[in-house]
Amino acid sequence: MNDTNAAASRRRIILSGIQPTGTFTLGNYLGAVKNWRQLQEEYDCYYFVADLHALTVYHDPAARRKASREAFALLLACGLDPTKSLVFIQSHVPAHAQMAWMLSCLSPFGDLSRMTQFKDKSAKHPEDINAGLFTYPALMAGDILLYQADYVPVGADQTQHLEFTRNIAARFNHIYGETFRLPEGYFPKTGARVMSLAEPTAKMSKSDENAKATIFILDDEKTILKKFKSAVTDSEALVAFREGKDGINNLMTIYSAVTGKSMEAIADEFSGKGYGDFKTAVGTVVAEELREIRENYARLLKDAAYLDAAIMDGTERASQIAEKTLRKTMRKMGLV
Ligand code: AQP
Repeated sequence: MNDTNAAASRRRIILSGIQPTGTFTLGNYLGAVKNWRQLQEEYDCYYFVADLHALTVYHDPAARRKASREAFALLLACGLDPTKSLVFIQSHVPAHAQMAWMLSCLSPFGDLSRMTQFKDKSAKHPEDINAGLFTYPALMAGDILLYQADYVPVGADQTQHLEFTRNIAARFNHIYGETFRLPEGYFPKTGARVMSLAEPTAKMSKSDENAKATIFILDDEKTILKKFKSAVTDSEALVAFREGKDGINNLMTIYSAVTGKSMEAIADEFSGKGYGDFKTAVGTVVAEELREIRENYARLLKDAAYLDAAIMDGTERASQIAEKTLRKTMRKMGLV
């Protein structure tokens, strides 16, 4: 096979991460991890627990240690198969932190200052605007470039960071010679942006302090039904996807993401019925979708030896790939 054919037939690489800032939400699942599971069949997938990224905000070390291991187990419970995908914990591969330093030396101060996430998080935590928060995009660029990823599944909130990564990679290639593949955004055909149940104009988040706002993927059926019952809607009593109906739009989005039904089909199904019936239906399908994850997770946590071995295996395989790119990068930059 010549080089062109080999490049054309190569399985494309997908890379993505999730922060161990708490139990995953229904948003993390429907917006990201469920798609990651499907992508395993078609791509070489690298998925990691982004524990270095999660250090930029205040946290309790003991809780974080536990959460990182649990996040790894949750990824497997959601159907990521370590024999198909490379699943690992970011800090176990020192090349990420090393690469971040090298790339931060190519990161323009002005570009970093313009990052929306930096501005948002600084405004939210004015008492803790640390350098890690500022150079976060360089760490993220390293995550992606170390594995020569072709595609990175990104939400709207991350497109700026991906653009930054492409710029840094292009700058590096220009100055030091062709080294990095320029990654592209991957926009899945299915996938949903899930909003808070209590405040449907804000996204559902792991760290939301309002217990009623968020469905966690380990919530039991009773809790899920209760949370959906108290979801904020409107007084129109009409299941229709329309501007101004944020609460109902969110519930329809969730119902559609789980059942695969279109918005029109959902509107028909609940025509003439009250919001109570609709909320119960949404809660029921979500609880059913998450049941297997809950069972898988309980099983995994009981098997500490399997989990430790899977974590170790992920570390070894990821390190091999990352080290190779890191060494090349160091050599090109003139380190001996
Ligand atoms: N509400 C959401 N709807 C759809 N997708 C979502 N994601 C997060 N929330 C939603 C996607 O989940 C992936 C992993 O996210 P992350 O853990 O790296 O960070 P995040 O986006 O900051 O998630 P959270 O839950 O809001 O965490 P905290 O509260 O710690 O900030 C990403 O692909 C993200 O788009």
